[in-house]
Amino acid sequence: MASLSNSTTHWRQLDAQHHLHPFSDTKSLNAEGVRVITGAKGSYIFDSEGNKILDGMSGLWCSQVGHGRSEIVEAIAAQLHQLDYYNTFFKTTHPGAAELAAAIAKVAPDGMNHVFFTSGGSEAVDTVIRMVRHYWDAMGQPSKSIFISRRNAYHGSTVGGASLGGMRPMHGQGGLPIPGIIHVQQPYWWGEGGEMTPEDFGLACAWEVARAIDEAGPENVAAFIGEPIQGAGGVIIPPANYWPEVERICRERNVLLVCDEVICGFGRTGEWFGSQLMGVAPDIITFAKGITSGYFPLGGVIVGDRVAEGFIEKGGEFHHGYTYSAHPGGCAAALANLKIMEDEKLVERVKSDIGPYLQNQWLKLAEHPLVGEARMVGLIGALELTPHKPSRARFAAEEGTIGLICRDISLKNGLVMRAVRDSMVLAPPFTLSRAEADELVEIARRVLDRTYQELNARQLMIPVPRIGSAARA
Ligand code: PXG
Repeated sequence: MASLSNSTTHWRQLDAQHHLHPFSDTKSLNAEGVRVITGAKGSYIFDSEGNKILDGMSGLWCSQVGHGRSEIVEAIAAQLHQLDYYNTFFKTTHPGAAELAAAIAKVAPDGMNHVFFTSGGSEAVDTVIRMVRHYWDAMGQPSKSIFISRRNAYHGSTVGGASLGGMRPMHGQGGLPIPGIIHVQQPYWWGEGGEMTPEDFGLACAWEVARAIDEAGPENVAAFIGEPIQGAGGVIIPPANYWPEVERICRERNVLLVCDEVICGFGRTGEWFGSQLMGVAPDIITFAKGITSGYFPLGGVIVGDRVAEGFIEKGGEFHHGYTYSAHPGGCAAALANLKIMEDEKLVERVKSDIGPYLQNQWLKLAEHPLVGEARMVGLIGALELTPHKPSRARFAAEEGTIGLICRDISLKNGLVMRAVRDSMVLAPPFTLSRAEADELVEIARRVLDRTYQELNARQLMIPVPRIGSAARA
């Protein structure tokens, strides 16, 4: 970007002087200059330099119905004209809150009929920590307070969410994690499965959950929490036997099962909830993002009947809530968003139309010399980049270097893909057309070619064996 428009320069200056960005190194960001996004329509975003970019990440895993849907915008405006804000704390509700709770219960898995609202996913996860501990307390088992989570899980950025998550860089800042959390092996076969078959590895990972519960004592363990498919961790789709075995282990030990569906929920996997695809019935589900397609911040917790009954009958007052719990604007956005999803049968479309159509082409990218594995279910996928396919080797360069090179090339070529370590992840809107899917894969292939050329030119195609898979190198 040699010559920038005056307005881009202006916004960059203001941004550099005053705006601290999430998950960013402000110093290097300011030196490089941010991209200014000024508009979005359908599957595309537009920047201040006039570039049109295919939004392969649905904003940030949230734009199920695509950008610029006036039905949602108008529903929010109408709601705010009618009732801009009122709380749901002191014996009050509003029509949108009641109607949305019912609408969510309708699409939620069987036996899940109550909803607690938050402003986003992190608050939903924090709500789970307090709600589950309070539930066990109310049930006369106050010692049940430990949470089992996984390494490389992402459960948000609040103190509770970041602690439950298993991101090492996050734990390295701000004195985390809080006590009472045990992190176990993630079911990431490609990166950590070594010589095992995916099936053996799936079981081994599930049995780590059992071991952790048994070591802590089931009488001290409140819940297991996991994303059906890890999103921010790199679209990790566990072996098919993993989740059913985790569920069996939890049931046997009277440990609650919590599925964090902030990314998987509301159709991303081709089912309304990712836990349904994995064949498990959680006690509690967290959601955010896709519930409003990102048009308004809203999240929450769906509570299964067993927990709801104990919580309601024996819990008394729950000393917990947010000013924006069930914000009228968010409820209106969610109701309009759900209506579009139902009218246009978008979850079905992900399952049996555009999902399989894109998967078919995406999986073929595994033939590219740089791609070790291409995976996708519904409309959530990843490409594992590797310098040596047979051994699933990592790159000798510092982890993440290659991913960022590929991501930058992707943006220059008009496609948003997000880099996680040295893999590329993708989660396009459910309204993606077949022509846009063709375009997406065509760009992705070009991006891989250019990345491959650049890595060769810079002598970065140097393999290093992964721990646990050395024998295959
Ligand atoms: N749980 C899961 C599974 C998530 O993916 C959260 C909780 C937190 O939600 P809020 O609304 O508080 O952000 C998330 C959010 C990324 C990325 O880079 C992913 C998320 C958020 C920010 C960045 O992939 N997921």
